[in-house]
Amino acid sequence: MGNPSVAAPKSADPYLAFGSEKLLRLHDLMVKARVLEERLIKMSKSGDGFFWIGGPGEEGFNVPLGLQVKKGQGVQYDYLHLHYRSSAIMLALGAPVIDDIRQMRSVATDPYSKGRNFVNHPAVPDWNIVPVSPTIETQYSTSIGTGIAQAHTKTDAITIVNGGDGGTAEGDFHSCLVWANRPALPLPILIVVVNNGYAISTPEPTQHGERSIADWGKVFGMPSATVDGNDVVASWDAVAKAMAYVRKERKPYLLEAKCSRLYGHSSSSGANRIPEADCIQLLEAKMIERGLASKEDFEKVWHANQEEIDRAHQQVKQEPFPEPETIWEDVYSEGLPPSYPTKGGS
Ligand SMILES: Cc1ncc(C[n+]2csc(CCOP(=O)(O)OP(=O)(O)O)c2C)c(N)n1
Repeated sequence: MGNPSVAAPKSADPYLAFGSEKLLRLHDLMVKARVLEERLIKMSKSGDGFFWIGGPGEEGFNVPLGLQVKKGQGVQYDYLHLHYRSSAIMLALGAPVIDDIRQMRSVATDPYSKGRNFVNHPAVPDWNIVPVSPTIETQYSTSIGTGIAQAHTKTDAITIVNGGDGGTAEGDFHSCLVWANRPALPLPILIVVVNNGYAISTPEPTQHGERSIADWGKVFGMPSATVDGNDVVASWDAVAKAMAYVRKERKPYLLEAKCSRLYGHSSSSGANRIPEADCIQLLEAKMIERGLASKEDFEKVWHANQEEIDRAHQQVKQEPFPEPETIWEDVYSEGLPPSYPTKGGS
């Protein structure tokens, strides 16, 4: 037992070391993501959208990840191969809440898919957000491509891929591990798996013989870690460490984040609140305990985000649905861009 009269040094407490300003920024984004997802769920239940799937419960891991991305277009910036629970990453990158609401309502103003894809399936060329696919785990295969491009470029930019635990049983995940670890050309990929313990209704322990998903790193001698994704400061540090390694060494890193799935799988399973650990409640309790913020401070944050999302929702309700004659637009290429090389190569 330590001597209780001797105060622990400030830096020994990771939350105090992090500081209230940075924590409040994380908290605001986490609340924004939660309020947005809860609005999307309500929309799906009230006929103001067709289907919901999203990431409530993952904010504590996804916000720190999004804030540490080197954002931009092209090979000198990070590429993101995300999945359908990545809304908090998008908001941390600066995506406006209204665009997710537009995709939920399938309106023509949805900038990601012009109202044609499921909600939480963004695609943003300006930020290297590769189109999210509803087929699970295929993003691990596409990440190999941008990983190869960045392995051939002098840059500190990296490829980041994330997906679920269930999907790691599929070949795409293993293709990514094999390609990323080829001695001839290691790839600068941060391979993230968010482990929420389920694939729809199938519990992880009934399907995975490996003791932990992060253990796949051992097979390749690749650094790997498991982090409590409900702990926002631990997540920040784990992402910072993993990114620093990939940026510098130009080799892959496997990071598993254990997160809650607070509203079940999707609207198909009811999207009702589930009594699992809530990363926002945990953060608020830790900050209050340490005198870093008050209950009233948090109430203001929740209120301001509710108002922002209300306004955005009201606006989207005024926006048009796609015209039927646009159905074939963007299905096939309209031709090659002028920059495409037509001579040389194969
Ligand atoms: C290739 C493919 N197979 C099956 C499905 C149906 N499906 C949708 S989500 C899902 C479960 C995914 O579980 P996990 O990878 O753990 O991610 P989570 O949804 O828990 O985040 C399945 C099987 C699909 N979309 N794509």
